Amino acid sequence: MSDLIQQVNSPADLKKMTVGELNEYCGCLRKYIGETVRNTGGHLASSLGAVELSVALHYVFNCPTDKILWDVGHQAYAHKIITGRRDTFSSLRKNGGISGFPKISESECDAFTMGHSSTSLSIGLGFVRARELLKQSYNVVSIIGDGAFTGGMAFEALNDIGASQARMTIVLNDNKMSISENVGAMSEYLSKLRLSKRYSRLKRTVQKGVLGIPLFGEHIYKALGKTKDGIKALLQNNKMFEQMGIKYYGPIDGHNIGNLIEIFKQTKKETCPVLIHIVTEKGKGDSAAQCDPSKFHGIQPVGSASEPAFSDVLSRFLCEEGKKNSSIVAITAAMADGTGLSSFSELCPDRYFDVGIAEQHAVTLAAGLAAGGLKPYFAVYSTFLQRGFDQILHDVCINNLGVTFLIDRAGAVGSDGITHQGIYDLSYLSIIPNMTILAPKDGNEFYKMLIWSQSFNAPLSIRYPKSYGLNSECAEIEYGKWETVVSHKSSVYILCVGGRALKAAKALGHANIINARFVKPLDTEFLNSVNVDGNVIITVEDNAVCGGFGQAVNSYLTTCGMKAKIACIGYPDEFLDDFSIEHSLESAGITESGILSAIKKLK
Ligand SMILES: Cc1ncc(C[n+]2csc(CCOP(=O)(O)OP(=O)(O)O)c2C)c(N)n1
Repeated sequence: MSDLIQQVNSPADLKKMTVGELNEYCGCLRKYIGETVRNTGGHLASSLGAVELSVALHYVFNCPTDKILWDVGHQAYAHKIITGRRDTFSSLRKNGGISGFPKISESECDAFTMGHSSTSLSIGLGFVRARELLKQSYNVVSIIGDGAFTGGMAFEALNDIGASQARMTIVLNDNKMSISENVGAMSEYLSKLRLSKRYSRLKRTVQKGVLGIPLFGEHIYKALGKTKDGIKALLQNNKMFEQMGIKYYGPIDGHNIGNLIEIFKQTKKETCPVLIHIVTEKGKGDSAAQCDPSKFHGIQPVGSASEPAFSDVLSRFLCEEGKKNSSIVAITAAMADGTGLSSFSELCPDRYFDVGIAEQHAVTLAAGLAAGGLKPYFAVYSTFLQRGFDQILHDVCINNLGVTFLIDRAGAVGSDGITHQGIYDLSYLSIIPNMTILAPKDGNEFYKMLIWSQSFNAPLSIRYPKSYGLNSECAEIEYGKWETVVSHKSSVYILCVGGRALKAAKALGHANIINARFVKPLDTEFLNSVNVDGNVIITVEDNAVCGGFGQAVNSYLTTCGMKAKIACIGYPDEFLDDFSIEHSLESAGITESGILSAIKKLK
């Protein structure tokens, strides 16, 4: 760790530095972040791009009195280091360590716990309204990336902010990238604004040239001034924000500390909403991250082993079947790489839709595509599909449309922590009529489910974690039927959802083990056959117990007249604040010993 990094213990230390020293400090921060994140894993490229921004914000504003709100929060590593977490930064994304996202319980300088995209403007406006009503006077700054700016919530908030003339600052951190290249009309609009740099240059050239004309120069320049706004509108085309009542500043070089400090000082005095459009480079200062910012958006720790991924199976299915079945269309909400859609996007670009970070829109778009006669597959992380609950219920399920949701990163997710856990999908999807839910045990079974899905013409969810261990044999998919994986002369029946639950149960070796591949509908024929006095049924799922598979089994057996004894294993009714998958599974009892002790309690 460099001396300069050691010298900054809090934002107050920054405020004593010269611009030159601040620049040097930024270089040290970059090095420290790069070295640490290569060991811990994390969101490297985004944080490197926001180093000068973080330093300038803390130079001008006063945390924790002023509220600095980092949208998503994955770019806030420099902020964390500046605000007292330098020495613990090496524990990033580990249990007992520093979260990869802002977290209220971690520091008073983290004004809000974040993780999902496009929320910072609404939260900011909430703070502003609270400030006004409580007659307080702090500043509110929301920092939002151009990727997060594609999310509907950002637009809803802008609409409200503009109309209410709230005194707040929005920093639009534009690096032209979401995780991959950014998409959409807003992104194109921002590139036009970036081009407006040419306007400033042109203005300077005109000024120099015209003022140089003897005698008439000043006259001509003044006359030109009258048409200046017209020229500006033509070249700069930045009217959108202004017409919404939000004062626009930019575009500004987001790596120029001096300029950033000046603009923040100036805009702090404004009494209306201000949007400062800064242009940054994702991965700045780190040649590998700068060359491939998408790959370095989020990285694994060096030396970490990778297991086969369910997303690779999806990729194979879409490419193979997509060639034969022209009704297949695939949708992503800015997560093409993570969900396995990249190859299909190259193979069938006209049947691939990246909608930006807009899960709600993605769901209803899928509904429209299905209503129009196509076979849509929406691949999405479990945690982000939470955004689309009403759209699933109202648009897909009431209309009973053949949309397939491919729900990746289901269950405990490990190092992304509390905001990204995928442990609620079984609960929020099970309550929706018309929805069928599947959970594959491995890649083999997933592929069979995908093939089967093509002729299934109703709402379907297939949920799975990132990876699976080994492939195994699997029975053909039959609607509403479970698969017996291990059969024993035993009164114990372990009903498992997905590979993680099966792995824990298989270690036991002396019980009937069932692959409950249909989470909804339940295999009631099977349940009736085992609902017998003296039998013990244990349900195991990598999901919250509340509203999950076990509760559905329990409730079914209760209505039939419960004869067997039952215990449900899954996550308790509290947020899963955990950075390790193994530890999460252990804490919920999704382990051999957890299942054993549940059996013992019932016997
Ligand atoms: C609702 C939601 N969907 C998806 C994500 C996953 N995600 C995290 S960061 C990111 C891209 C953000 O791009 P941008 O705001 O431009 O920030 P950058 O990383 O480019 O600095 C995405 C899609 C998320 N956090 N929240």
